[in-house]
Amino acid sequence: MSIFSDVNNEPVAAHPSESGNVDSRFRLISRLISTPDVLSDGEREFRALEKLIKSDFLAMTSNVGMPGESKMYAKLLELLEDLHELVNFPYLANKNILAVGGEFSAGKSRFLNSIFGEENLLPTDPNPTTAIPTYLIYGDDEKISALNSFSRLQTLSKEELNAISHGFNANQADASNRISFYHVLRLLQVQSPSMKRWPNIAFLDTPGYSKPKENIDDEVASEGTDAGNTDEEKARENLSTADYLIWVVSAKDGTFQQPGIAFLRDKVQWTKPLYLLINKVDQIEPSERKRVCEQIRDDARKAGFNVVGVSAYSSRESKVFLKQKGHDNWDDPVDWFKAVDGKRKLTKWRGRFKSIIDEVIRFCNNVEAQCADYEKVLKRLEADPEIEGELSSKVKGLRKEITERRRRRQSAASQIAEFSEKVEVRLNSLLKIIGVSDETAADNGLVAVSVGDDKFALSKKGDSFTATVERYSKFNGCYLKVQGYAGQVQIRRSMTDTVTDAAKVFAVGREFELKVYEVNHAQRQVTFNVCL
Ligand SMILES: Nc1nc2c(ncn2[C@@H]2O[C@H](COP(=O)(O)OP(=O)(O)O)[C@@H](O)[C@H]2O)c(=O)[nH]1
Ligand SMILES: [Mg+2]
Repeated sequence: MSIFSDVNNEPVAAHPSESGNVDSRFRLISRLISTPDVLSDGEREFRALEKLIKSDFLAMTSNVGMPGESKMYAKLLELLEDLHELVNFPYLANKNILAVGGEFSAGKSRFLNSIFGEENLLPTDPNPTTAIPTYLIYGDDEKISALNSFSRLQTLSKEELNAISHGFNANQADASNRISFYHVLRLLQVQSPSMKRWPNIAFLDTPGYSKPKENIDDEVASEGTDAGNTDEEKARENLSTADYLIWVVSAKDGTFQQPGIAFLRDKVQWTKPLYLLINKVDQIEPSERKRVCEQIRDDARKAGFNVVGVSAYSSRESKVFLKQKGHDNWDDPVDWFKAVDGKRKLTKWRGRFKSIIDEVIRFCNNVEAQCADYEKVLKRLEADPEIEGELSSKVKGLRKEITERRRRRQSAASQIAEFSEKVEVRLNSLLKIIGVSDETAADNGLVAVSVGDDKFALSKKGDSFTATVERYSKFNGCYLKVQGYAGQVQIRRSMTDTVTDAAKVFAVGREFELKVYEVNHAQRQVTFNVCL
């Protein structure tokens, strides 16, 4: 079954030049920009978190007197904005984003169609198509969605997807037919069971970074929307969100052309792995294939890219070339997809919020510690019999002031710590509702915990300590000690059970490095990762 057989929306003509469809295109646009009236559970939870941050944060920090407090607030608001995007579009959060980039008409869309064995999954065209980034992900159901500029998702039919893609190419003679979707759509998502082999990858079909000038309609180009310069910027933005990149070069080009290199290396500043797919190999002489592919590969290496694979491919024939029995000089992109799919990707929302709030708490704690030192000195002076008269009352006054300041910081720190906990609880519930997996300490290996040690509680993520094993028991796990610290650090049994030969690994006297993963200031609990 094609993913497009399920058309629940009123279809529009597949190509805008099939006239009589201006009305339906306007109808499509109004549907795309509409906003739903009913709040989703995720949206409701998000708003609660937003309210908590907007109403409490500034009120708390305003009496802390922290420098740059408004900058921190701005950072929190920025994070909220990103989070809102996630709420509306959580499907990509835990996927490895594998972008397919390359020049206009190199065959990016057809390549993806050939990989998924669906000829018409993505529209392909020898002419420019609208530059809207399109994600392909695995889903049990076949579905096409569009995310509009107000972060709302709408379901589309195949005809509508085609109308959007070819919108730029609308019948030039009829100006009323030219409707730009670029303004209203941020991205498209095609979900299909045909991606089943790679459930952890979101393939991103990017708009080509270039378009041939002669194909650009003057009027549209001058709007600076679908055409002209903005394509490069759009492509750059899209690629910078990707984790991996497969770069499609047409074998007919003969080389990895300079504008492509300049774009990728200098504009995008791509330093992550790069996979070269030399496409349209069917269109060059068999005797030329090896030479051309070697040339393109060497160009990429010379340009300094981290080339992790090279395939000679034909999207028309869905076939990898230059693969000889017994010696596989040339790669198969499918093998690379398999490797990428094996990587687990987690979000770091809790950590991102926490690091901002922790900065305020640490500031308060530092001021408090400083005040405590002054207080000690002043108390000593107060008790000094040689200090008397006016000087003595001055010292007394100062000491009182410092005590008061210390008390204020102390209560501010505990208020903010409570706030931090509330944010975390809300965030956890939001991530659960929208089904996003966020990183926890356990995702980084073995975890140890210390509760109630004020000295540990002053540390921050990334700080490290050397700990020594004091005791290990099969029933209680392992207890560690850090020199100079009162608190005991425990690796719980559920954790030690996961280590083979635990009794040997946790032998008394052995030393391990502990790295702070998280500090819960309200409960004075510190979570460490144990480096075995
Ligand atoms: N012969 C041949 N044509 C191809 C191949 N790949 C793509 N094409 C054609 O090249 C044109 C551009 O392909 P498309 O996928 O739309 O390019 P994109 O702009 O990079 O997405 C279309 O007409 C495709 O049918 C290939 O491997 N062999
Ligand atoms: Mg395309």
